Amino acid sequence: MLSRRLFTSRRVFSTLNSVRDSDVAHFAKILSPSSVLSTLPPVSTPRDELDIYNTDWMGKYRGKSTTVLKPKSTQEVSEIVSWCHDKHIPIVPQGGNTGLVGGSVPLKDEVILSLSNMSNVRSFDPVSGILVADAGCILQSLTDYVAPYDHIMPLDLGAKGSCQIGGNVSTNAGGLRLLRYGSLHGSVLGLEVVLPDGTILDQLTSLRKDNTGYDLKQLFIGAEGTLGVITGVSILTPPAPQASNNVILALPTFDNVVPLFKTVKRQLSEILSAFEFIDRTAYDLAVKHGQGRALSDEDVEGAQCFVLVETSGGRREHDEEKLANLLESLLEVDKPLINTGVLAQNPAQFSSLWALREGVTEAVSKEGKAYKYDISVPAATFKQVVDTTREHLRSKGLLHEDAVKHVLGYGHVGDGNLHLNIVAKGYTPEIQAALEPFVYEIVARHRGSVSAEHGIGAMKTHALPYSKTDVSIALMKRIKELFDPRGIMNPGKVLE
Ligand code: FAD
Ligand code: 2HG
Ligand code: ZN
Repeated sequence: MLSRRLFTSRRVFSTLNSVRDSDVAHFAKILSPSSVLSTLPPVSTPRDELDIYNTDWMGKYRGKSTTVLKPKSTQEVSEIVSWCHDKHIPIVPQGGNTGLVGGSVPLKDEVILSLSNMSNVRSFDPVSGILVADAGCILQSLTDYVAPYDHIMPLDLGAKGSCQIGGNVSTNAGGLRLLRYGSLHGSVLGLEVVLPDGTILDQLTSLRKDNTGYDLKQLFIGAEGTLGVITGVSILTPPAPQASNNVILALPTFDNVVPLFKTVKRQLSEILSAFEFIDRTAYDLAVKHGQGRALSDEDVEGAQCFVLVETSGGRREHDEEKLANLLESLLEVDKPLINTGVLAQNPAQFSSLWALREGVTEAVSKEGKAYKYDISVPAATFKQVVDTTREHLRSKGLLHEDAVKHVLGYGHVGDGNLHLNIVAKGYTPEIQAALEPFVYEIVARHRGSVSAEHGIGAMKTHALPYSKTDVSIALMKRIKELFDPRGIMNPGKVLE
């Protein structure tokens, strides 16, 4: 597999060129001095200043780019891309660099095109809730921008303080609100994109309805920078809920998760906004690394896993009553599905309960190096997948402090999306070989997806056939060829 990957990478890069001094001189002419970081003359940025751009969030992928460009306008993006197109220079678009599949850093020495200097809100209509923003706007800053107008962003995720809306759209990020507000394929209304030859495609409409032929913007949602650079996003923001509550439920056994989901959906109906799952290992790691406040010993005793339920509705008393009734009905039966439930009593507790769930990724990164599998499989099989993987690693003699320390599962039950994380002391070929294709074969048996929400990036190009047919992959390759015949946009990502 390794040699096949090396061959693929050589083939993908065989017609592409490295950046030369003359290219940097050109970029220095068309961009302001602070927009060009390069170790090459006439610029002389110290190499270590480029490290953060060359290294992904997990510390798993490292590129060797000599040049990072930080344009301030769509026109500047267009001029950079047009030059790179003419010179056959590959480009990696980069947002907040929080991606978890190695898509946002170079495989070799591609130019990094960072959107971080494009961070203005272009317009917001408080009546329709339509927000038009530069692609480099940080998700949290957009949430803060629309808050005074009583609106929220339709997506939320643990990386909100760093990830950018352009990166979110490019990965078609799912996150914690998908259950309520659906995917970005629904809430993104329009995009402005610089195509691989530098042409600006203006599809930045703010129309709710527009059936004028092929919906081209959909192709860029989840394209991970392989079809063009997104420079502007028009997105529908929902009204802020008037009341939000959350409760964390401790379950004696995983078997209760799916029956619990059915009950919660039926009883909370329109006010249910999240149903998130963490297993006991994930909970313990979150607590160990200071993500949220630990529940009391009594509350966690005998708990095999936890579910965080959030409600968002129009009237506080009504929602609180529904939630209290739910808890009562869950506990006052012969065989309760839960051991206990801890209800947030104030905004600080609300955030703390969320931190236990949102903070797992951060906690895992503090514990060791993570092998991440972001898979769609039936919710009823989540535990079985985690247990089977753990047993498999044990049988290979890899489950010990010097190799794999923990195998854990958490994720979005409502979306059938399990995050299977294997936390190891380091990334090694033995662990990799034990996990793949083992995990992907499980996914394929369930006709699931090898990437539910994080994308393919560099990490899963070889795994695409486990979820997509040959016909689909061939069509994807033809689309790539049509948009980017020179193959300069994020080479080696998504497609081999
Ligand atoms: P980057 O990481 O910079 O880039 C991601 C990909 O998009 C790359 O392929 C890059 O080339 C491309 N790209 C970026 N910007 C552009 C652009 N303007 N035009 C074209 N291509 C572009 N993901 C989820 O789906 N749900 C979650 O709940 C979730 N939680 C997370 C929690 C944490 C703590 C972390 C670290 C990550 C999480 N992620 C989650 C993963 C990640 O996909 C998101 O963080 C986010 O969508 C990536 O945005 P970014 O701006 O950081 O993009
Ligand atoms: C989440 O749901 C994110 O917390 C990250 O998608 C998952 O780190 C992961 O595996
Ligand atoms: Zn997730």
